[in-house]
This record gives sequence, C-alpha cells and structure tokens, in this order.
Amino acid sequence: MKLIIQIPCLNEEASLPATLADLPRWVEGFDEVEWLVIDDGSTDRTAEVAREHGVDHVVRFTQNKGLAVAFQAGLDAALKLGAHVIVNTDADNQYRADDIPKLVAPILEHRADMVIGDRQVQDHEEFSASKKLLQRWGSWVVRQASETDVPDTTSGFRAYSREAALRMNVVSRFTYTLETIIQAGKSDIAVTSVPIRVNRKTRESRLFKSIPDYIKRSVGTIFRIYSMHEPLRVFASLAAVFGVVGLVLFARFTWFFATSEGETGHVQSLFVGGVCFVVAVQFFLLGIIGDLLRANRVIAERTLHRVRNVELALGVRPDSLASNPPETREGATRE
Ligand SMILES: Nc1nc2c(ncn2[C@@H]2O[C@H](COP(=O)(O)OP(=O)(O)O)[C@@H](O)[C@H]2O)c(=O)[nH]1
Ligand SMILES: [Mg+2]
Repeated sequence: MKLIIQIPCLNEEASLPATLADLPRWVEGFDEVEWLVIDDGSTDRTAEVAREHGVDHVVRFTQNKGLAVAFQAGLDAALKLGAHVIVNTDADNQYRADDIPKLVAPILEHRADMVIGDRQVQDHEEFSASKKLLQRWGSWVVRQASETDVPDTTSGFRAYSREAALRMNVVSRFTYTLETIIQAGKSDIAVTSVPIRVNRKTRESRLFKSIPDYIKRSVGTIFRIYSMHEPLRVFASLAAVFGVVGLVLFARFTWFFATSEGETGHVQSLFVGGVCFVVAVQFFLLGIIGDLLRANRVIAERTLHRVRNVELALGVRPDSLASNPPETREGATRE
C-alpha cells in the first residue's frame, strides 16, 4: 500500500520547509509514503526548496493555472505513481501532519472514499467572528447542495481513496474544495469527516483577498457546480417562481375584469404576467437542455474513469513530472 501526500504550492519557498519537516515518512497501514508537490508556476524557488527538503515528486507548471487545476493534476500524478490513498494538505502548515493517520483511517477501514479534516472552526479563536459566521453559513449551503453532512467544507486537509481520485473531475479553476464535495455527494462517493487540529496561523490566506471576494467566488462556484449536476431542478425551480408570479398577475387582471363595470384597466398586470410566463417557459427549456448536457457529462465521466484505469494499466507517466531518483531522495534532509 502506498500513501502519497500532495501539496499544491504557489510561491511557497518560505513556508514549505516547516511544512515538510512535520510530514511523516511512515504511516501505519502503508508500506510506502511519498511526497508530491505541485508547483503552479511559482516565480520563487518552490520546486528547488521542495527537492532539497526530500520531496519525492514535483509536478511543475510553467504558468499559473489555479489551485483547482493543480489539485486535479496532483491526483492524476499520484494515481500514476501508484498511490492507494492520497492526502492533500496546504503548504502554509495550517494542518497538523500528525493527524494524517486519523485522516486515512476511514479509508483503510473501508468506511469511506473521501475524508475531510474538520477544523471545528467554531471553537477556534484563530478565526474572526465574521469568518466563523461565513464558514457556518457557507458549509450549510454546501451540505444542502451536496446532500452530505460535511461540517467543514472548505478544509484543504483531505484524504482520497484511489477509487475516489479516479472519479474526481474538477472543472472550476479557482477552488476544488466545494466542487469535490458536491461531486462526491452527487456521484455516491462515501464522504466522511474526522476532527483535526490546526497550527497557529503563519500568514493570511492567499486564495481570498477579502471577505466580499470570498463570498462572491464561493457563491458563484456553488451555484455553477450545483446547476451542472442538477440543471433540471435549478431551472425548473426558477421557472416555477416566474410561473407563479405570472399566474397571480393574470388572476388579478381576470378578477378586476370579471367584477368591475365598464373600463376595468389593470392591463399592466396582464402585460407583466405575460412576460413572467415567457421567462418561465424559457427557464424550463434551459432546464431541459441542461438535463441533456448532464447526461453527456455522466457518459464523459464514465469514459474518463475507464481511460484513467487503462492509463494506469499501461503505466502512462504523469504530465510535467520530475521525480527524484530514490538514491538522491535518501540523501536529502528529512526527519
Ligand atoms: N497550485 C496553486 N496553489 C495555490 C494557489 N494559491 C494558493 N495555493 C496553495 O493553496 C494552499 C492554501 O493556500 P492559503 O493561502 O493557505 O489559503 P487558505 O486555505 O485560505 O489559508 C497553499 O498550499 C497555497 O500554496 C494557486 O494559484 N495555485
Ligand atoms: Mg492557509
């Protein structure tokens, strides 16, 4: 059994040494533990620092492609390197590496295919009141959208089984955290959470510039991913809202028309009601088109799952990967 610990990085030469110093070389239940860094077009010495500190494999992009793309490339490389379980952690040493055994336990016990480390944000003084509120509200929305019960949906400390990794298809560029949970919920991948601890914050988040930016990007991602998986439900609901408003306005016009003498007016109700009906029909049609596209996605996902299995059987090498030969890895500084 092989465990690969992956770290997506963008300009992390400063924090990477401390993060790597804490990573385990041996984890109960595995014969091998390897480290993988995905260097997403860093302009500093991230890749060199990673190698100097004993990282076994580096996937390096020459151009910044975003965390979600790097995450997916990491899963792909880890699978091709023979991983049975993949753990993702952050380069800023936010998560405690000694919780990795807890994180992989549900997978080793065949209870889950995806395990999310729960930071128990509500009990931490590290997070501000507004962040806590946002985290609670945002996680609730993602739970509804994904039909899972993940308490900490934005946590980057996760474990994926080989099967879950083979099935993940991240399409957003910005964040994989929400999308993979919604996808897991919709594709019947067993998701569970375990409580984990966090280290003191060493720096501000690089992913989010401000809270409004965070809300805007997260709401956009959740809506897009959810409607990708449930287009008919999303657009039929919108159609229903406009349909009901149209109906009420029609009823209002008809009521005045039937009960008043002479010129009754209220043509505005008739007009706006008619527009609402047209909008409702259009939303419904979008739902039907979306549903047809969803069927294609399901087929594409099945095909991709098979292609990945074929690639693994053929021993295809990962893209943009440089591995340290085992001799040099042994010589590198590692605790
Ligand atoms: N590949 C890649 N990783 C990124 C990018 N931006 C941030 N990261 C990594 O994502 C992880 C989390 O970033 P961080 O700034 O700690 O955000 P936080 O999770 O909000 O605290 C770190 O390992 C970063 O190096 C990016 O554009 N591409
Ligand atoms: Mg961080």
